[in-house]
Amino acid sequence: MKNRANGFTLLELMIVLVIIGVLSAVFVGFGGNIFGDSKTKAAQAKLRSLEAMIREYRNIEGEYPDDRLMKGVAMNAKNANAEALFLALFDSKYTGSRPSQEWLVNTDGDEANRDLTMLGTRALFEIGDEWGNPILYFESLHYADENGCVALAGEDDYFEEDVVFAQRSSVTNSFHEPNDFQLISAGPDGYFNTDDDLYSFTD
Ligand SMILES: [Ca+2]
Ligand SMILES: [Ca+2]
Repeated sequence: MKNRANGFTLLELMIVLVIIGVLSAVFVGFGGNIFGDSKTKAAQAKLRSLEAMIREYRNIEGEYPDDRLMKGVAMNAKNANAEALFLALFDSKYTGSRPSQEWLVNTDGDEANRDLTMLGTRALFEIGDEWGNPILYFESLHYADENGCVALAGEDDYFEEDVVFAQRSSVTNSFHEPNDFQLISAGPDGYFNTDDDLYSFTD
C-alpha cells in the first residue's frame, strides 16, 4: 500500500513537472517576444525623437549638426559621428531640445582634450540606443566618405568594431535622405551591418 502510494505520487510529480516545463517554455518564448518587440518599438520611438531634435537644431542653427569631430579633440577615432552629434546637442550655447542624459553611453570610453559641453565632464559620449550602443549619425554632406564610421558596439559590454557607411536604397542605389541625415542603430543583436539594424528612414 505504501509502495503503491509512493509510485502514484512519483507519476503525478512527473506529470506536473512536464506540465510546468511546457508552460514555462511557452511563457518564456511568448514573454521574450513581447519584451523584444516592445524594446524595438521603444528604440524606433527614440530614433524618431532624436530625428525631431536634429531638425529643430537645423531650424535654430541654420544647418544640421556636423557629423565630424574637430581635429585633435578626441583620443580615438571610434564612434566619431555619434560623438559629433552629442557635442552639437550638448553644446552649452545650444538653446534647443537635448536628449535625456540617461540616453548617453560611451562604448569606446573616449574623452575630449578640453571641456566642450554643458555637462562638466570631458567624456565624449554617444547618444545610445535601447541596448546601450551608439546611434550613428550621418550628415548628407559626407555620405560618400569612403572611410565610413568605425563604431564600437556589442552585447553585454562585449564590444566589437564595425565600419558603418551611410545607407543606400536597395532599389535605386542612391543614398536615403539625400539632403538630410541618417540615424542608424545596431538593433537588438548589438552589431551593425546586420538585418535587425534600425534606421531613421524606411528602406
Ligand atoms: Ca565615445
Ligand atoms: Ca544589428
